Amino acid sequence: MTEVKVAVLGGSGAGKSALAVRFLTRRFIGEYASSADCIYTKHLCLDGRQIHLEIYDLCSQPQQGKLSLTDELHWADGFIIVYDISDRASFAFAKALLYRIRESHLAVCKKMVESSIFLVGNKQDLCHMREVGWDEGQKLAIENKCQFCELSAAEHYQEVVAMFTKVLRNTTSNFKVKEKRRPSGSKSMAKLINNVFGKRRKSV
Ligand SMILES: Nc1nc2c(ncn2[C@@H]2O[C@H](COP(=O)(O)OP(=O)(O)OP(=O)(O)O)[C@@H](O)[C@H]2O)c(=O)[nH]1
Ligand SMILES: [Mg+2]
Repeated sequence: MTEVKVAVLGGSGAGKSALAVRFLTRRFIGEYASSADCIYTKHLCLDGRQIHLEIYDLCSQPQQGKLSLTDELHWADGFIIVYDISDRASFAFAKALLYRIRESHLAVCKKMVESSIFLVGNKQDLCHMREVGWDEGQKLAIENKCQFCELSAAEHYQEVVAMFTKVLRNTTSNFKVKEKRRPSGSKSMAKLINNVFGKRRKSV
């Protein structure tokens, strides 16, 4: 069983919970509790490999403007950075997050940064209210050597699945590099981090 931890980060209301819930349950419910961070867990099979996936859905409201994120950066194997294409402030926040992750990881392993981050422009169904161009998202992704897509958690289930699948593939392919740096079993590390974080857990 391969353990994969993915953190979904982004500005308040960008659609982090909507994306995670859509991927995990196929459903778009519309309103999501955002009073606390939570970690969803799911078992799935990818390319014949059993994966125990943990998705950390960060409640951004208290964190907006505060970019320390040290715990999250150490916890996660892969990142999904979400912004809302109809909200320029969320794009600025995504940019700041990318710089923060990049600066933190560059010191550790350059290759890892290049493939384990996905920049997502969400709410593509609101393109009539667009404030951030597709080319701006693409440019930011190229500058930060991460993958990029625009989609709608509300309307594009297949695109959401494809995006998460790419994140999982890239993250697991980085494990060979990362394993060398893990001090011991990842299970005991997960336990330790859970104790520190004390997050709410949800199994889907
Ligand atoms: N039109 C549209 N609305 C969306 C989409 N994704 C999310 N929303 C809406 O945007 C609002 C915020 O979505 P959330 O998933 O709660 O956003 P969040 O990033 O988790 O927000 P916080 O937890 O408060 O940080 C909700 O009203 C969603 O219904 C989308 O693709 N299209
Ligand atoms: Mg949320």
